[in-house]
Formats: sequence, structure tokens, C-alpha cells
Amino acid sequence: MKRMTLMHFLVEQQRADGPVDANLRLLLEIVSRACKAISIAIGKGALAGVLGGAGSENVQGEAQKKLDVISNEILLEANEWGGHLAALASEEMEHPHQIPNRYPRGEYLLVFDPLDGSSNIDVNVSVGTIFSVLRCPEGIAEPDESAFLQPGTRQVCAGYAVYGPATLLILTLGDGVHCFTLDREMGSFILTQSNLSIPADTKEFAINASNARFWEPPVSCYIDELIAGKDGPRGRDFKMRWVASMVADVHRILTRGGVFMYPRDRRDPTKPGKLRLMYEANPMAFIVEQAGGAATDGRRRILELQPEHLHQRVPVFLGSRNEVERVTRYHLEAGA
Ligand code: P6P
Repeated sequence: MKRMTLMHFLVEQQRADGPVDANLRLLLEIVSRACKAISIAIGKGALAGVLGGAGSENVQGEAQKKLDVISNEILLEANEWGGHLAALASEEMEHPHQIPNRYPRGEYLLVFDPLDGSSNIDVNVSVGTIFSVLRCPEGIAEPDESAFLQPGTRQVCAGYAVYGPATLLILTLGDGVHCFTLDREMGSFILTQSNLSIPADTKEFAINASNARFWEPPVSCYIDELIAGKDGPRGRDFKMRWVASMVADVHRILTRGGVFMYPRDRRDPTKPGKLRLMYEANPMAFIVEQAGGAATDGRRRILELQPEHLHQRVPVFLGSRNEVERVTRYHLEAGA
């Protein structure tokens, strides 16, 4: 494959009269540069004194890691001045962040999880940044939470960076999924794979099985069948993987197939799942569908859910289409 940088790719996309205009191109170049800075900060680990807790909690009531806060700051500072954004929202901030008056505003809304899976940081396991881009509704000067509450089908683009053995940037603009690998010497993201495709069938499933006693019956039935393997109704054996870092689990599925599940469970009826719709489920669902996979909340297509608040949680079933359709069917057959 001819070496093409992310910038070159975006210029080509802009020429191709697709969704990429100058401001979206600037937005994506800035986000990719912020992900590079996060990758460098993470890569220093204990040498930079950035491991461990920040001594604060985020809006979810979860203890923040120093790198959660650092990553959030990197993305905020990188995106304030460019004139491409109307506002930003993040898992780490209760309310949307307004663009300071000294800078121009643009038409896009950026919503992100600056460092997903950060509980894995201190044990040196892959983590990532997840982002989603929406258009700000017409005529809104100060976008508040309501401006962000759009279904996932309205996403202009979505992507994630995964900070693993290599730092990768995965991006969809609504016309396939593309993978860029960070060339650390050049400091550029290089296109290394285009039009990623998730196999419709798989032998791998990803779920935190320690929550089994809290699952709804359709989930228990589906997982029991996978565990029964060739002696059960599925007639073949399956393997389980669970990194507990959504970006790492989703990237494996994007690369070789699989089904990722974080179901609703009976522990806390106020929390219909752990993962957040706006900056985890929606961007990942957009990417997975663009790669030929499927993504539901057990009953409905994730991208069609109407968000009710910024930090809303949803159950997530995504990945190889035939498996997602099966577990979704089990939910629908079980009724409400
Ligand atoms: P559990 C990370 O905290 C995260 O939000 C996702 O990245 C990951 O898939 C999930 O939570 C892991 O949850 O309950 O297994 O720790």
C-alpha cells in the first residue's frame, strides 16, 4: 500500500466532495495530534510521574487517573482555538465545554472519552481515546447539553485511538473504516489498512463473566450456549476474551471478529448498563456497522437510540453480525 499520511488521506477525502470540509479536516488533524500527545504521555509511564490516581472523581463518581485528567486537558486545549467547534463534551466533564469568546466557533460538536479503560493504565494494558463528531443544530450560539442529544445516525464521523504495542487511529467518515498506524519517527499517522471488515461469524466472545448472576435471562441463555460449545446447541466451541478496555476489545473484534457485550444487569436499575451512549456506544457502533458488523442495546439498533442526557448509559452488544442478531433475537423473543 502506498504510504499515505492521515493529512494526505483527508485532503483526498476533501477533494472527493465527501463529508470532509476544511473544518472537519482541521478537527481530525487536531484530534490525531492530541492522540499522539496522549500516546507519548502514556508511553512514559512511571518515568513521567503520571500513573496512579488524580485524587479526584469524575461526573460518574469514578476515581480519575492522572492520565484521565491530562488526556482531557490535551483534547480541550488542542480543540479550543481552531474555529472548527461549537462546543466539546467529555466523559470527564459534567457539562459541555464552551469555546472561549476569544476564539471563533464552528459548526461541529466533539464528544469524547479521553482515556477509556484507564483503570488498566497502572497495569500497562492497552487503553484508548474514543471520539464522535456531530453537527451543531442551526442557530445555537451557546450549545448546551441538548445540542449534543442527537441519535448516533447523525454522527459525521467517529474514531478511536488505541495505545497498544503500536498506536493506531481508527476512523470512519461514513464510507468504510480505515486504520492509521503512528510512525513515531516521523510523528505521522500512516494509512495501513482500508475498509476493515468484521467477519459475520466468530468463535470469540467478550463479556465480564463475573456479572453472570445479574444478567437478564436472554443473556444467560446466549452465554450458556457459547460455553456449552460443541456439546451444546451451537455444535462448536467458543473462546472468551475480556481486556476490560473497550477500545482494545473492539479493536480485536474489528481485526478478527467477535462479539462484545456489556449487558444491563440487575445490580442497579438506575444504570441500564455501564457504557455511555454518546462517547462509547455510539462511536463504536458507527465504526462496527461501517465494517459490516451490528450493534444493539439488546433490542434496538444503538445508532437509532434518542439520547436523553449526555452521560446516559446503555447496554451494548456489538461485533460479528450473526452473533449480535442472535443475542438480540433472544431478547426480543423474551419480550420486554
Ligand atoms: P468491567 C473501562 O472502565 C470500561 O468503561 C470499558 O472500557 C470496559 O469495556 C469496561 O469499562 C470494563 O468494565 O466491569 O469489566 O471493569
